[in-house]
Amino acid sequence: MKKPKITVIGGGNVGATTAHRLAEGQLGDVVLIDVVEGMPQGKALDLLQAAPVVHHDGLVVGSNDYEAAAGSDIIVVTAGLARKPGMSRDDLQDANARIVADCIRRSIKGSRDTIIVMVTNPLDVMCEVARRVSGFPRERVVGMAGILDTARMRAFIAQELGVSAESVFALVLGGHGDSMVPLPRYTTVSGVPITELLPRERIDAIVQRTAQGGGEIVRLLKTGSAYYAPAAGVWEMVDSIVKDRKKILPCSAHLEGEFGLDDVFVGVPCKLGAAGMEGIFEPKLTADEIALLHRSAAEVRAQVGKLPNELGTQ
Ligand code: TXD
Repeated sequence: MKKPKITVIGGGNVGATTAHRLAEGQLGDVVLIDVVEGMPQGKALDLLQAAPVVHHDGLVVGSNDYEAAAGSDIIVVTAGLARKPGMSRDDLQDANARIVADCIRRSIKGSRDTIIVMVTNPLDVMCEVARRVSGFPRERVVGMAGILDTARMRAFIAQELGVSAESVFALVLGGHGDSMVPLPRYTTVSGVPITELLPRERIDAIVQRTAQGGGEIVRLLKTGSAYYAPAAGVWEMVDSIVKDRKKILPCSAHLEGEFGLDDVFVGVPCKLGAAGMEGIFEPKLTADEIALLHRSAAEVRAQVGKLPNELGTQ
């Protein structure tokens, strides 16, 4: 059987760490693409030379040329500018929309059936850019953010309760970051809702820290933003697609009527399998939760409305 081919566009912190995880996780052959001359080639060579020691046998190729990406089963887009301290996600939108549009146009030429996993911020808006530029059905354009937000929340809850993070399940909907919609009712420790395990004010504090989780790391790092946990999030999505695991993961998906929302990307529980985003799970929400989700979607929609003209129409 043919080994999956996974292209990661953008060989910066998130892209290179993702390539690292994908290669060592034996998920397939990995192609790393960046505009910086020599950088993706150098990082790919370095990753390849780890193979004999850490026992993986996939190819890792670096290139500045999209020909290397031809025939990709999955294309992960991390290219763009990273958030600097004091800079909001939205400041990045214009520049990153142009970068993402260019990367998608070039990369899908040789990979018409590929599944696009978006990572570049502002995430939900960049998913819409990828959908418009590619013309792909919604199954094949999906964004990584919810896994990161829930992973952060799970890690904080685990720390607070002194239990393994693996026993903590969390559900977060909505836009990435500040406008996320956490659902403590559906957040459990081995099936027990955290609302029964933690006082309200502790849950609120954890939720707030999660929503600002990216900013906390940006302030500490001073240059650049988080990349280990984001790369882990991409790995989990690619793993579920490549192995057709059909995991239910919080991802940014194009809604077509779900939760009373239409034609907008927002974070929802998605089934990821060989066909990509194979379906959306719709947990029962309270009126308040629905209102928060709609507000989050309205923010994404407003941002989509600010896209440069050439990307403004389908
Ligand atoms: O949850 C999430 N979705 C996110 C998203 C979590 C973490 C980071 N998130 C966003 O991913 C972040 O706000 C950025 O928009 C991207 C990439 O973050 P990263 O930390 O990897 O940024 P770097 O290290 O600056 O890397 C970006 C790379 C860099 O090497 C550039 O040379 C390259 O992108 N780049 C390009 N590659 C190919 N083609 C073009 N046009 C291009 N422009 C820049």
